[in-house]
Amino acid sequence: MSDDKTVKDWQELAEKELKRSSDSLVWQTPEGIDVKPLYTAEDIKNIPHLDSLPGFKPFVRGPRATMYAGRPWTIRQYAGFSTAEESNAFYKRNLAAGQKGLSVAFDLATHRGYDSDHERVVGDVGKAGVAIDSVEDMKILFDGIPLKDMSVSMTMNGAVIPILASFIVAGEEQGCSKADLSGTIQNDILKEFMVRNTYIYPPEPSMRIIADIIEYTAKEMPRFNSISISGYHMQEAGATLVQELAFTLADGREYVRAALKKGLNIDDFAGRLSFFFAIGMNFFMEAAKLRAARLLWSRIMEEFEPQKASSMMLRTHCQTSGVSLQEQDPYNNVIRTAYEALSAALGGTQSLHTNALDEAMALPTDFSARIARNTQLILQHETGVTKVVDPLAGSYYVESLTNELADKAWALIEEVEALGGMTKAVDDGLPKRLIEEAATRRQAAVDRGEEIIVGVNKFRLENEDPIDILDIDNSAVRAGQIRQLEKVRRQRDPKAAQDALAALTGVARNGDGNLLETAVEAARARATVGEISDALRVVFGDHTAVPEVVHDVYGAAYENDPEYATLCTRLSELSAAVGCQPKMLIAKLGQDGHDRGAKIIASAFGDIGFDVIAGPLFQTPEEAASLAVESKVHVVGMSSLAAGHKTLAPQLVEALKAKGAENVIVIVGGVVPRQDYQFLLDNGVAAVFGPGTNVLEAARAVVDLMQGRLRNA
Ligand code: MLC
Ligand code: 5AD
Repeated sequence: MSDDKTVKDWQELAEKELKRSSDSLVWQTPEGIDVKPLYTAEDIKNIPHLDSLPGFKPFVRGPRATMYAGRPWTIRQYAGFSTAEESNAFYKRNLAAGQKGLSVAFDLATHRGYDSDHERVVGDVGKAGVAIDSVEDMKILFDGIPLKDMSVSMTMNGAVIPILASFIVAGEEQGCSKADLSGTIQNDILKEFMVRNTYIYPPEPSMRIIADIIEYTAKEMPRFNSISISGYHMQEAGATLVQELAFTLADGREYVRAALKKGLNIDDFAGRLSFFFAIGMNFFMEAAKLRAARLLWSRIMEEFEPQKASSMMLRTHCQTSGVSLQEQDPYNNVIRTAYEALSAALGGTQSLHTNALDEAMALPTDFSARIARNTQLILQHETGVTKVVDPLAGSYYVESLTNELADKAWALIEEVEALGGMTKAVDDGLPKRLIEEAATRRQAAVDRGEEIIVGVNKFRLENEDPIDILDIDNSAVRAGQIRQLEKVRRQRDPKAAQDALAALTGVARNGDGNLLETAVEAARARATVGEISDALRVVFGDHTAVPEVVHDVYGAAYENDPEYATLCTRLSELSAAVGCQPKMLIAKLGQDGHDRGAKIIASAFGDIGFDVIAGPLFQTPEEAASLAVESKVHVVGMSSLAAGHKTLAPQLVEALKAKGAENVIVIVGGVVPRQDYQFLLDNGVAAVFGPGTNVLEAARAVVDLMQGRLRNA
């Protein structure tokens, strides 16, 4: 390049090429970052971290000196479904085919601390993950997998005490002492209150549980990561990358404070805190996000004056983005996931899950899991990306993004501090609100075609053949679990189990002693996951959240849009015909806490002119039907993302009928495979809205349905 040319010269040339201002090429991202078409040395002139090295603070370039050149990231596929036997067999097949670490997905009943025989979990057992009721199930889950050699991640937050306790006992009974167990427990409750919703207890006792686990693992389990501070679910819920970054690190700071309050020394536990981020489609920005995360974490940790460098080092797992994957033309998902995986590797992740191509429909099959895993194997073995540490370093664009993301996230972290830290901010509702606004804004951008999704709002196929997906016979799994539970209860020493549970309740009540340590004894005595959870519930109580809905975000995106205006007019006409505003209940049934879709629908339909009630989480069909009747709604929209629809939707229809409310229109939206549409329609559901539905079109369809009913009345 000739060195007498300046950026100004470039700009002139660019404008000649474009025949318009080069400012028109600036990309305004949802993060509020203006990405320019050109970055130069000018942009990185004053960036302080530029000359840092990997393995040294502030760790922008990676936590290890040699990174993947020394050891590639762990291929850690998250999985679990149906029974412990089936999941165990699946793990063994995957490990034989090149997977390196395990990651357990539990079903929602387990997450929420219910045994499989509980009446509230009829639609959930074995569906979104594996059903685990006791140590006996846990032993089957790891049968033939030596826990002293295999690191195991467990995604568990609500029922974290019984699950970790059962894991420890299963390890012991397999001949692996707790000191030799390696792995990670998610144990991150703050993001549950914000976005993931598999909490059980209120925030205060939940924070105590976390501090107790950090204390116990610091003392007893030196190879075990006590927490996986997760931003993943924030991005899944619609957060921008700045929000994901800021709220995750602010959560981390809050956990550190909770552990210090227990009297722990920072260097005794900080090195075993770990992180978890999502990697979406904004390729360079995602890689920059991981670099910025390491930079900011070392800054945060410096405040606590650790002596060990490892205490300031951010190590992370990543998962490619579920929400970026589509039901339409699903093989495209393989390509999306591959790009995301590359971005995670360029960002320097320690461990990675790559999603399966059937993500938007169901849990992975053997086939889709193989493609997902091979995406990583090919990256590690064929592309050469592992050979060089932090290959994006020095890139004008990526360094600049790293810096800008860090600055923006830091400003948001300061905002959280001003509210008194993350527990207070969560209580105040700020993070949830900001994330839900971002999610609604994004949905409007997709619906309006401003953000392109190939195969969905552009280049859509005219005809699609359904692909084979995994179907789980939920009632068979539940019956099997109930038999196993009965056996456990029959064979144990009832007094020993009762005494151990009473001791646990005592520790919960008195506030001294360690909850996990006490729960290990209960698990050993074969107290079940539900019983251990209840032993804490009697003291801590249940957390209940009141759903709030954001307003005027979706509607604002459609200002001056004629089609939107027409729909609003149709709605006013409908109101006049009905005699009141059309009323709709958005219902979440069973233990499915994925509420991004439900919230977006509630928000958008509200803006369009429906009178929307956002129902509480975790209702039974009976409870939702009662709420619908009491509130005199015209429509119930059941949102289902955890595969419970075939059990729960017919029950909802029946419950409405039993209350004489057969006129109420029932629609179902969410992750519903096409194969199930006819079943639902045959069972009284008026319409099904699968993934990739345009919200405006859905609203139009609901207005049509209501008008049809009026005509027939
Ligand atoms: C690593 N090591 C090296 C090295 N790189 N040694 C020498 N040279 C190098 N270059 C060492 C490490 O120090 C470590 O040893 C060991 O090798 C393993 O490396 P690691 O980097 O620690 O990897 P790993 O064990 O895989 O741990 C990664 C982690 C951990 C720290 C991020 O927390 C983890 O595995 N997290 C996974 C979380 C997860 O799967 N979550 C799923 C969520 S799904 P040593 O002795 O130091 O340990 C979900 C979805 C949902 O949440 O909502 O349901
Ligand atoms: N098996 C495999 N992947 C799962 N996910 C959730 N549950 C499972 C499971 N049982 C993945 C999906 C989802 C994300 C939260 O984790 O990709 O979007």
